Amino acid sequence: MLNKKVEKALNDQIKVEAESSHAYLAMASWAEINGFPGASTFLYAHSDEERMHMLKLIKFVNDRGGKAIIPSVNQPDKDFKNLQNIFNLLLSHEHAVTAAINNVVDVCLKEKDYTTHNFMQWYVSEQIEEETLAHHIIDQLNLIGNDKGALYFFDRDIATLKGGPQAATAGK
Ligand code: OFO
Repeated sequence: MLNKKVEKALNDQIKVEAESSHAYLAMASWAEINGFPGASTFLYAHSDEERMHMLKLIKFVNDRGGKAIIPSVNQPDKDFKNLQNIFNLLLSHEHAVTAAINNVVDVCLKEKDYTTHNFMQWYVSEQIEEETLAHHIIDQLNLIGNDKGALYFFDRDIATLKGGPQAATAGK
């Protein structure tokens, strides 16, 4: 039977992942109607990946004898200035997700639930990859600045970015 405090922490994390998926869906939709089909593809895939993170938690909670709570989700931001704005928001969102995951890990250790602690290590590694990728994208966008030609190529390439959500999902 899943420890109640751990179950609560996992259910909180289910909501965090649902909100991440929703936030990136709104970004993908904005990119789609503002002339960035590549970024839109990347962000739709990122949204799908966050949904997969949520599903993985739901199944884990249920498999361990707990009860996964399917959360209500707040409406995410929908107005963005540009791609720089989107990816800066994405990175700060991922920082918050990392803090939330660390909190779950902390509860596992306090409750001596080493099985869930082990399960959560996948999320810990995933966050390192996601934050690195977001930093890499922001660095590129900062270099590009307002150069429309470079932005066109950036958008073309990000759809198939190595290490991006599609690559990550393909390996799972
Ligand atoms: Fe990038 O957040 Fe899921 O874990």
